[in-house]
Amino acid sequence: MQRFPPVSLIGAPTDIGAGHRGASMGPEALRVARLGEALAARGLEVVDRGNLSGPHNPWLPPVDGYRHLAEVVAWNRAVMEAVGAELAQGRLPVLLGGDHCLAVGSITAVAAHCRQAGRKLRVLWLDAHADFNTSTITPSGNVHGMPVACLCGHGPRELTHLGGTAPALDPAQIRQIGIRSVDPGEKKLVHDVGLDIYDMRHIDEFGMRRAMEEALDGVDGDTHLHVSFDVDFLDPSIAPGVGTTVKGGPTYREAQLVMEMIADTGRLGSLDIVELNPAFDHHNQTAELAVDLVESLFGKSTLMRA
Ligand code: B3U
Ligand code: MN
Ligand code: MN
Repeated sequence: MQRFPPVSLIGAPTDIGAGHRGASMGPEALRVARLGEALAARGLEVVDRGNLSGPHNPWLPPVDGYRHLAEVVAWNRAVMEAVGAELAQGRLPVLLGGDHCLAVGSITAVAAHCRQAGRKLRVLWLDAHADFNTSTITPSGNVHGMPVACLCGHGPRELTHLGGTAPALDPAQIRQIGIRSVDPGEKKLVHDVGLDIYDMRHIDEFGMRRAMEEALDGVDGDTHLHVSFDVDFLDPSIAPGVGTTVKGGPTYREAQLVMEMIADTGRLGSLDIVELNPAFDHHNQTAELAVDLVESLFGKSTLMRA
């Protein structure tokens, strides 16, 4: 079993990139669901760094294809610095979002760290959505639908160059799992860049085990695994507490298998937990489910396995 570095929880209480208000309450809901305590009970050293701060959500319509771009950039800069500081200390950052636009800052920091350390990076993007829109093809202007495109160099310069150099990621470093909602222009773009997507059709046909074996293929002792866990990845019947539910997602068992197979690699190096929206949740059940799954991601399984 992986001996994990010490873990740092970083709250980013904002819904600046989302189409619904409420993901700003995500960090507190995860704390109420005892995320830190659950990881500490697994023997991990856990420090909660508290919440980052940033601009409030002015709730304005999009300008030139982006909603709240200046505020999105400010939050992402804060996230990038906080995540980078934890990695530099040899710690494992867990970003508590917040909406998924924050993955630009988080993964820009992870990519810079890996580049400096000469380590390979594999990003596992667990999501109902491909998050590969740009200002010209977005149906909404919401930046939480754009982070993967930005990380691959397609987006506003302030986000593509957040870490100085661009692109932060090569599409070949990314595997997307659970995808079932892709907009028409986005569909063409992910095809053009050759993004490796294990959509629900693939999972239906071949099963989650095979999808994960393929998504993790090539991960070795020199690889840093970053997991970007958009809670809307999960089927809405078990995870109603998100802004944009899409039916037909992974079941509880399939989601557990995803987490356990990632844990088995022993390479988890950083994590985002995003898009949890307590305003849509029932008695914090989605936050509790996220904590349950994250425990599995950190190696909690039913039995000892050889
Ligand atoms: N693809 C749509 C909807 C969406 C993306 N990510 C979420 N929703 N959570 C868009 O607006 O870009
Ligand atoms: Mn997402
Ligand atoms: Mn999503």
